[in-house]
Parts: sequence; C-alpha cells; structure tokens
Amino acid sequence: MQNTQNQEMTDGMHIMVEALKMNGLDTVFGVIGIPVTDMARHMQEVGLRYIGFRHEQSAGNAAAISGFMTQKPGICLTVSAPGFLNGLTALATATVNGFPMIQISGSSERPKIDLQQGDYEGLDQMNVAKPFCKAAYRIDRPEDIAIGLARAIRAAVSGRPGGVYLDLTTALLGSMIDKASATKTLFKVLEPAPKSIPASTSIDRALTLLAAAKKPLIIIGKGAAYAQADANIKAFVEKTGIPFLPMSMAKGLLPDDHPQSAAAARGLVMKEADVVMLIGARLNWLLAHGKGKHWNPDGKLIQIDIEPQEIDSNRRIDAPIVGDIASAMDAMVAGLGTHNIKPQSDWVDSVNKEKEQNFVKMDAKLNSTSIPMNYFNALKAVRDVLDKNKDIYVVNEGANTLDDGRNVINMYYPRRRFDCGTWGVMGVGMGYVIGAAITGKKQVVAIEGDSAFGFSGMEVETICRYHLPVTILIFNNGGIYKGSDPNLGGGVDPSPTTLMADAHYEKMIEAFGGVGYHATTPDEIKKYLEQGIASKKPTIINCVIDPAVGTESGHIGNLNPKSAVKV
Ligand code: OXT
Ligand code: ADP
Ligand code: MG
Repeated sequence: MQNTQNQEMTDGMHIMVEALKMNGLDTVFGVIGIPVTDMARHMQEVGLRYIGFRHEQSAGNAAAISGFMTQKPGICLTVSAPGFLNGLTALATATVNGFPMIQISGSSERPKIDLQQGDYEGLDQMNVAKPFCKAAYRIDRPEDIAIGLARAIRAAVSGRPGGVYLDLTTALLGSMIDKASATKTLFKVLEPAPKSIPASTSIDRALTLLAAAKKPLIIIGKGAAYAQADANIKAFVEKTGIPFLPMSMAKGLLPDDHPQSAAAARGLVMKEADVVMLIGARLNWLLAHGKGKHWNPDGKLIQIDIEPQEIDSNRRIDAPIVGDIASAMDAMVAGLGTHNIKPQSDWVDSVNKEKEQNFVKMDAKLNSTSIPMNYFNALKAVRDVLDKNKDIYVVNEGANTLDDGRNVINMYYPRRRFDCGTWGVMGVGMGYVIGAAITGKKQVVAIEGDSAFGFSGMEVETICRYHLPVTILIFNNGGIYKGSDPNLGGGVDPSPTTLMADAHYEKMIEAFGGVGYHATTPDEIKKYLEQGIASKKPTIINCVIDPAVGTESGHIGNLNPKSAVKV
C-alpha cells in the first residue's frame, strides 16, 4: 500500500513483527483474536514460529520456560482483557520464578477505556499488569515500537530476570507509517544482560570464610541453572570437595548421582553446616527462610545473587557476593589458587553415612510390590526408563507426585527439570511441556498428578496438533493428595479432595490422534513409557495409583493449617 506521496506504507503490527525478528525473538506462544489475529499471521509470513494454544496461561508458561532455558525472553501473545488476564498468572509466576518473558497483548481503544465507556474487552491493562510483573509498558505510536520492545527486552533479562508486560493498543496495531521511516527505527538491542562483575573484596571475603569452614555446604538454585555457568560451578564443587544440595530446578546442574550430592542428606547438611554458600537460591520458604529448627543458628552464610536487595532478606548474610553468577564463579574458581578450601573428612563421612541410610530407606519404598501401585513403585519404573534416556526434559507437578518425583527421578544434565517452582503452582505442566519441546527440540516426559494435569489438560490437543514428542504420565490416585477422603457431612457429593479415580485420562489423547495407555503395574509403566519415548508420538499413560496412599499436601503438610475444631 502507498500514501499520496507514493511512499510505501506499513503499520504497527508489521513493525512489531519486524522488531521481534530483528532481535532474534523467533518463537511466539499465544492465543489469537481481536485485535492481534493479523499480527500472528504476519509472524508466520516472515518466518517466525507462532505456536497457538488453547489457553493463554499455558502459552505464558511455555514462554516463561523458554526464557529460563535460553536466557532470551520468551514471548507470549494475548488478546485484550480476558486473554490478557488469563496470561497474567503466567506472567506473575515467571516474575516470581525469575524467568524472562514478555507478554505482548493487544488492548482496546484507549479513549473509551479511559472514560470507562464500555468498550469491547475494555480494560486498563498496563496498570492492571504493573503489580504482577517486573515492568509494564504501553506503546502508543508506531515510531516507538522498536524502543518499546527494547525496553521490554532489557527489563526482562537484565538484573534478576522476570516478566514484562507490553501493551499494544488497537489504534497502534492499525496505525500507518511510511515504511522507510519505520525501518529506520528498527534496531537490535545490544548486550541486554550485561555482565555484573562482583567486587573482588566480596570474593575474597567469601573464599576466606570457606577456607575456615569445617562443615561447608553449597546450595545451588535455579538462578545458577539459569546463569549457564555450569562448567565453573562444577569445577568449584569438585576442586573444593564441598557437598552440594541442589534445589529442585537446579537438579542435574551436577548429576544427581555425583558423589558430592547431599540431596539424600538434606536434613543433616542444613542443620549442621557451619558455612553455607548459596548460588542463585533465595532463602525463601523452600529453604525454611534460613532459620528455625532446620538450620544451624551459628552457621555463616555466603550468597551469590545478582539482586542486591536479596541479601539479608531473611537472615544476615556474612559474605554477600552481588553480581552475575557466571562472573562470580569465574572469580571464585580463580581464587582457589590462593585459598585452601577443604571440608573436614569426618564431615564428608557423616554426609555419606546419612546418604547411605536414606538410600536404604528409599530402596525399601521403591521395591514395594503393592498393587494398586503407590508413588514409589510407580516412580521406580519411571526412573529406570529415564536413567536410560538421560538427556530428556522432565516436567513434574502435583503434591505427592511432585515431592516424591523430585526425590526419586535423577537428573543428569542442567536445565532439564521444570516444575511448580517458587509459588508451587499447579497448571504449569502442559505449557512447560510444549515450551520445552519447541525450544529444546528434544523429548519431554511429564510426571503429573491427576489434579495438576487437569489445570492445563486441554493443551493435549496442542501437543497433538504440533506432533510433539511428549509422553505424559498421569499419576491417578483419584484426588488432590488423596482419593479416599470421605464427605464429612455424609452426603452424596465427593469430598473436596476427591477426583475420579476410575477416569481414563488416556482416552483424552486418543481423541486427537495420540496414543493412550492404561497402566496398573510398574512393569506396564515401564513398557508403555519405553514405547512412548521410542515412538516420539504424543502419548498419555494413565497410571493407576492407590487412592489411599497420598499424604495431604505432599511434603509440605506443615504449611497446611489444620482445623482445631472437629465438624
Ligand atoms: O534428610 P532428611 O531425613 O530430611 O530426608 C530428606 C532427604 O534427605 C531425603 N531424600 C532422599 N532419600 C533417599 N534417596 C533420595 N534420592 C533422596 N532424596 C531426598 O528425603 C527427605 C525429603 O527430601 P526433600 O524432598 O529434598 O526435602 P523436603 O523436606 O521435602 O524439602 C522441602 C521443600 C520445601 C524444599 C520441598 O518439599 C519442596 O520443594 N516442595 C515443593 C512443594 C510444592 O511446591 N508443592 C506444590 C504445591 S502443594 C498445593 O498447594 C497443591 N494444590 C493447591 C493449588 C496450587 N498449588 N496451585 C494452584 C494454581 N491451585 C491450587 C493442588 C490443587 S498440590 C495440588 C494438587 C495435588 O494433587 P495431584 O493429584 O496433582 O497430586 P498428588 O498429591 O499426587 O495427588
Ligand atoms: P530456587 O527456587 O532454586 O532456590 P530461587 O528462584 O529462589 O531459586 O533463587 C534464584 C536466585 O537467583 C534469585 O534470587 C535471582 O536473583 C538469582 N539469579 C538469577 N539469575 C542470576 C544470575 N545470572 N546471576 C546471579 N543471580 C541470579
Ligand atoms: Mg492426585
């Protein structure tokens, strides 16, 4: 199209697509509708990958996990008001997890929204988004699109990564500008996540503290996994000989069968360590806030984090190292030449002894012959297959399915395990599965509680539509935590925790051309999982678990307030 001066014209949605492309943001996860439908079409037209979902929350979760895997912001596209709000949970979750993503949403007519005149899907989206994300911007003029995207990229990946909201009004998407002027505005953002090099004094202080430690411990969190400083973290752990404890999504950064892993001696190492070095892990609820009966009150703490305000957030940090983990670990490894760090041998011995005892207890559970299956004999079957398919993505959500799954399933490579994260969110499952399969171009196995799966189960159609190599195991114990609870009122309604134990989830995927299996024994799980992985076909295995075996809230029952008064 040309204007009256014979200039070739373009519009807001085309410029946005060009800006994404120029910045290497080549995959977009979303749900289309007014006013962004044509923008998604243009994405495909210029060679971007557009992955269409059934619900924006899953699209947002896919974008978030893609951001975690690649250090590039994952992009989620949503329509106005309800679509935007559906995506917002994922944006907030990404922000809490520290995953970089940008939710780009169309929005309705500003003048009508501002005067609250009842526009179609009218909502003041940018201001709604603000408290739930790291930054929120609205672009009103086509000449500002490249700058707007640059601000969003920088906010998402610099410092502590997080979610960014980018509002594109209907007027902007359709507004015309001559193509030559528009092209001049486009640019590629340079160094969006610049190095943040920690002070050498902070490195020296930390190394000195570690050198004086008798019972040191290293806790590795998902910030460390995100930082992709794998080689230096491994070198530091192995050169010092310090036991390490991986947080859930840091599993595999060093392999779970590493002799220095203290995962199976978690209680002991947290309680007894005299110096703990945190690498990209917050002292939040997942670490009992660094205090109380789980921790040594006299222990000293070192914390490596890019976010200065994280330091001293829950407990005094004796040696803060503020900087990016890659730079910090470079300096820490270099500093080993001048600091003699070595845990006392009786500390290592006591950690190993505790591990051995816990392995024996675990083996007894794993070798259970109970039918219907319990979590452990079912998980052992999964573990045995995954141990032969080490370079695979694992998505895990639920309560018992999550907590027992985390302990039983070994990870061998970094950034392969994706789960409920910092907020313990149900419903990340299928979004993470799709995001991982599309971004990592590898097979994905999901280990899902029956409740957890239900939050995003309709994305099975998306998985089949894109022919993704995904096997979903549904641990069907007929309930949230348990399927055997009674209705305390004695009525005919199921109890609040009850779901359908006799549900055949495997039939869902058959409706879309995938493969469904029903497994009642560990041997069947093994056989069907092997077939699912070998076939690379979208597969669901409905695993029948005894409804009576789950523990309320899994391993975090202590957080569940119990009614003191009996009904
Ligand atoms: O050392 P000690 O002696 O202490 O022993 C420890 C380890 O050393 C040892 N261990 C081992 N031994 C031997 N071998 C090995 N390999 C080994 N590994 C470890 O074992 C113990 C325990 O170790 P662990 O697990 O490391 O330690 P611990 O103490 O558990 O760690 C503490 C935590 C806090 C770090 C850990 O527990 C953790 O990461 N927890 C995460 C918990 C979480 O996020 N849960 C999800 C939320 S629960 C709840 O909220 C749910 N909802 C509500 C809801 C949510 N969440 N979201 C939304 C949007 N709506 C509603 C719902 C609806 S869960 C849920 C659904 C549940 O039903 P499902 O059907 O889906 O699932 P099922 O429960 O299966 O039915
Ligand atoms: P986990 O749940 O595994 O314990 P958290 O999400 O609590 O991990 O903590 C991750 C921490 O890592 C956050 O405080 C975040 O600021 C930090 N972080 C993320 N990326 C980097 C990085 N590249 N360099 C330094 N710190 C980082
Ligand atoms: Mg369940």
